[in-house]
Amino acid sequence: MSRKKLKDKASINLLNSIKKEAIETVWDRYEAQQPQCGFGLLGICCRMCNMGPCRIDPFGTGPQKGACGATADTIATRDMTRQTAAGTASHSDHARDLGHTFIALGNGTAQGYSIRDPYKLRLIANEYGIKTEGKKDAELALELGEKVLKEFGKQDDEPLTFIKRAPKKQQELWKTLNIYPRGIDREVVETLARTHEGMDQDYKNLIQTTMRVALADGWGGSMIATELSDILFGSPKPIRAKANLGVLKEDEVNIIIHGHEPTLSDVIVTTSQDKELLELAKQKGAKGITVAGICCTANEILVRRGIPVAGTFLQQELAIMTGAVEAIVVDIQCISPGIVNTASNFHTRVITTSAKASLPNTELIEFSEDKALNTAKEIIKIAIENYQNRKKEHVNIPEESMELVAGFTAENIFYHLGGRFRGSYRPLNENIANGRIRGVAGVVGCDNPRMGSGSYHIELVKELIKNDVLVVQTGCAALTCAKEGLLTPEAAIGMAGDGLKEVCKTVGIPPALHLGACVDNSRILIACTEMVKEGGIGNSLDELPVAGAAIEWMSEKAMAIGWYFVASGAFVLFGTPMRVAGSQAVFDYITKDIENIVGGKWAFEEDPIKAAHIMIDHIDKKRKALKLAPIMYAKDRTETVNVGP
Ligand code: BF8
Repeated sequence: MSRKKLKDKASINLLNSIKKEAIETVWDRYEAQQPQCGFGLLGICCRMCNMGPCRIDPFGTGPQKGACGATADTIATRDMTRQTAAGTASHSDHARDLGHTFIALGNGTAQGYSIRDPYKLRLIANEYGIKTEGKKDAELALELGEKVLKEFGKQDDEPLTFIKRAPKKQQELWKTLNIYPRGIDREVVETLARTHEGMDQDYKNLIQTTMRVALADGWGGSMIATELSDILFGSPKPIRAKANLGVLKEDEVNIIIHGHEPTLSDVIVTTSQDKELLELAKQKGAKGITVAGICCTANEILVRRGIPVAGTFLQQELAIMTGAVEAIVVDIQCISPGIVNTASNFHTRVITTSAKASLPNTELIEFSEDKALNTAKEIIKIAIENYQNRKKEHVNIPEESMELVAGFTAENIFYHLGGRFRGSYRPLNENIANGRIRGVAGVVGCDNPRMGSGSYHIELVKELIKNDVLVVQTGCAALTCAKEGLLTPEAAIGMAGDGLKEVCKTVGIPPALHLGACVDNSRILIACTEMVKEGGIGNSLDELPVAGAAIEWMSEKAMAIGWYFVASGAFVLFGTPMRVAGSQAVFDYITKDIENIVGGKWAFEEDPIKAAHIMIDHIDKKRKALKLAPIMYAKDRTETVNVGP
């Protein structure tokens, strides 16, 4: 059933051809789980202490309290708060690793790295209060790495460095509401402590904690990860590339790099062009070496180096099923344990590289900065040697791959929207104010078999751009839309509304802009802040005509992202609710009341067309409050959904 919503041709064809061999996939395992636990879905099952597990009767006839006395309000919120902390921890741990890489680079112990954006190194060093004059890159990298690591363990109440980037109103509000994030680790630890059995039972107080720990991600961990990656691997610039399983090559050694951290994947990309290794590949009968990415690793090396994308989260098993992958190299996050079973049916070697994300029955080649080049060489050699084990009769690479343009950032949108002589956010703000562009929507996050297996992102984005909403994207949502051709300038001509089309044609940009990996949602925060600074379309983040969606969200990281946007004043839509629907009070609080507190709020809608119009109605509500001009090329919208005054 869940496969029916999958619209990606490459994936469908591959799945159909493989069916007879009965290799299970994520869709099969998802179906086997049906019906899923109703208590779990509503968030009213508590496993926090050993008097339980306890559950609340959603029909009101059975128990309304756990053994300790916890109500549905407490139980549902406490889980959501903890999940948000896990999301923050994941992005922030990634950022911490980059801090260590900076220190290794500064100490001269990192192998295969250099500072690719020295200009940004100096900018960020200045922001951290480091004197840059007369200092070499390595020296600055060391100082910056040390300063950044202090952000994690900070014990005083001084704000995180990048928090000071936020508009004044948000900063003041966060102080007043006591959700100003302090040390990143401190927020995660305190969240775990506050949600222990017998601690915070007040759902409103728990939601305050949720927002504080999420803000430590958006304006802390994720933003640090983005900035350090730009410095180390180069700030992205618009770049053409290709996406989908068709990027794999029948006559080359194919290596999939999958996960999130660019530290190893970047070195693998460079090393794959090593003459000696290319020669070895030829000796083994291959014409070359193809490296392709999956998930956010794909995004990291796509936006900076134009490396092809093999697929999204849901395509990790499918990539192996092409029978043409010599090695799948994984680091952290979004690694499906299912790939081990899939690989056991083929010659593919599964290589883990982080002790933090170990998979049973796979080989670990642990990565560290001081031997990055050697590790990359070792891994590529394994893949080359494995080429001879590929079975011709297993090879089934789908034809589909699509052109895309990626590599937009909060900084280079200045250039693209303003052109060479008008490099500022003025043209964007002006076009929003005059109604040519209705507003901006972030469409981000995972693809999920419980939802549209990616198809909901596509329908949502098509409906938004048709209604003159400029879309910005990250994560698997960006990759999904890339496969559909939505990330090309040509998409604007065929699919965008007349106003958005005019802007895209003039500037030569796609109607959906790829801003990078999931940590790069921080770029959207910065872009929104720049829109506020430029003026004319709102004096704070909550006044802007913008909205965000992760309609097929799946991971705890998505919850952290959603919450830091809501706490920053944005309207955020998820397809299915976070597991709080078992408490009407909590549900109402996060979808209604909270807007009066932080300016942002949640909405939940699974139908992508309805979801688009809920977002559009929110954008229109903000336009009305700002008294902006009517939409220049307005058309009747049949799908309007009332989202308030
Ligand atoms: O961090 S979008 S499936 S890959 S969690 Fe994972 Fe979701 Fe993809 Fe990137 Ni983000």
